[in-house]
Amino acid sequence: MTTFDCLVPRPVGVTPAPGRFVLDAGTTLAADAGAASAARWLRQVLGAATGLALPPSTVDARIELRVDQGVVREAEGYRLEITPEVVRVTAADAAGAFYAAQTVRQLLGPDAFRAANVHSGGWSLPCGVVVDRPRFGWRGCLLDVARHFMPKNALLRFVDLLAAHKLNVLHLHLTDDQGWRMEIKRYPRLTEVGAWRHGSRVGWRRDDSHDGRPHGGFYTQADLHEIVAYAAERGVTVVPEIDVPGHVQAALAAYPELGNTGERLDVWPLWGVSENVLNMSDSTVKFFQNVFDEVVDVFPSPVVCIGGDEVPTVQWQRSPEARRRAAELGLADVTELHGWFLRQMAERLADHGRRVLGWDEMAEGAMPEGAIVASWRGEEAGAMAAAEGYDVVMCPEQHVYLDHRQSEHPDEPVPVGFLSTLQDFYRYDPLPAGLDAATAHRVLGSQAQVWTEHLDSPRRVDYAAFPRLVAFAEVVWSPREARDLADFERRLAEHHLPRLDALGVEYRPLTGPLPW
Ligand code: TNX
Repeated sequence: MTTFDCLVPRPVGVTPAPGRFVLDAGTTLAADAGAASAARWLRQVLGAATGLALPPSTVDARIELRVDQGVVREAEGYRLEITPEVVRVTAADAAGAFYAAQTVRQLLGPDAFRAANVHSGGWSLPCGVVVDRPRFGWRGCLLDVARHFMPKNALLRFVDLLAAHKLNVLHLHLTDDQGWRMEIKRYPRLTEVGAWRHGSRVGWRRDDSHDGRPHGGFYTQADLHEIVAYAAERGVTVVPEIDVPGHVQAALAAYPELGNTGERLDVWPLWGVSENVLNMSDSTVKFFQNVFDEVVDVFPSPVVCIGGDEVPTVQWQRSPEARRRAAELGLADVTELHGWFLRQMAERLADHGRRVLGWDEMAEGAMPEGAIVASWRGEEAGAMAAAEGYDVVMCPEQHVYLDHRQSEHPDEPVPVGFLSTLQDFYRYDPLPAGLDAATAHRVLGSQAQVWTEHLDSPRRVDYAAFPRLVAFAEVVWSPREARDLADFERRLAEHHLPRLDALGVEYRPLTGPLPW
């Protein structure tokens, strides 16, 4: 029999009471307009897992969900009251109602996470009151679908997994040197050419620099509309990233006129950062403004990521056109073209009412107005930008990179980066010590990163992301003072891993043989 002690992430407050609420064929479910998507979702998942239809009812519903900001004020917050007679959810907004529904599913036990009913013991919830709200508004996860394409169904499933952990941003890294994954109607070669990487002629070889395998795939705009709508129903905003002006070799393979050398390039078959960057001509600016016009048509997210990371400047240094261009724009030297180009993109996105997110290299130049900094090379750039009045998402590679190795065990997949254990993830805090309160509110939250150079399938993504993403979810959701590693490890082992098992998530086991 479950108790409130099973919840992950841990809620803000719980007051248990005696008794249980029993679900049976007579249990009805009703919601007001604000909570309609939460009710749809609950009926769908519990319908499958329990076989109970939970029909709607206009009078005397036994489970009722509603949005009332007079009762619950904090964004995404909810109050869940369970008595032997009723389950009553009051939420601040649709997301809050959805998170209450997620909490209800956890309270029903691991079999409530299955796709069909295998449970013979009946279904019940513990009585009491849960009061809950997130610590941060940006609770994100980046998935790199550029290095390795993940099929649409894998993305829909990933959205479900984020939502199950009360995470609310899916940052989709759609383009890089190694692949372009979003259909752009005006420039079809971006996917006709840019979505496909050739294998190495010397055969398949797996090492740190490349895997030698042919690889490809892309999402049509219809696919992306579907993913966005599916995510929105689950409280998840999809933040698209088109990475410029570096990490663009796949685009250059498709449209060589965007480059600096005139050379015919392949979609890059190696990992790491290509020296091939965009030229800074008016036509290149126009090209990418047109690309971002299509991006905003597909993604309603108020924030669009323009990349801006790791931009080698050697080609600009060598190019007379680039030097002339910098002079003509009144820039001190070609390195300032990087910031200039990002500002051109940001201005176009501002015309569409969107803010830009950029990796912290963006903060080395004059920043676009209203830009948000993704602080990845540590937290200093983020702390500095926050002090200057910019909003920040903390993504430090030392703490929240899910491609990084989980142990020193020789059976771990290609070990990248720093050692980042489950416990390291749990101990991370997005607010660096010493940040004053006036600056702290600029930290919108944090985001974990799944870079996929060495994760070539959804199975590998599961292994890298779980259970560390579970720890991360508690870091960004639960109050700082409620965090307790030993208690988290207990809830994880006793209650949460069985849920992931029921969902078919191939997480890294805590003990025992590793699957690779
Ligand atoms: C750095 S984080 C990158 C990615 C790589 C990652 C590998 C960032 C903005 N750039 O392009 O995939 O390291 O860990």
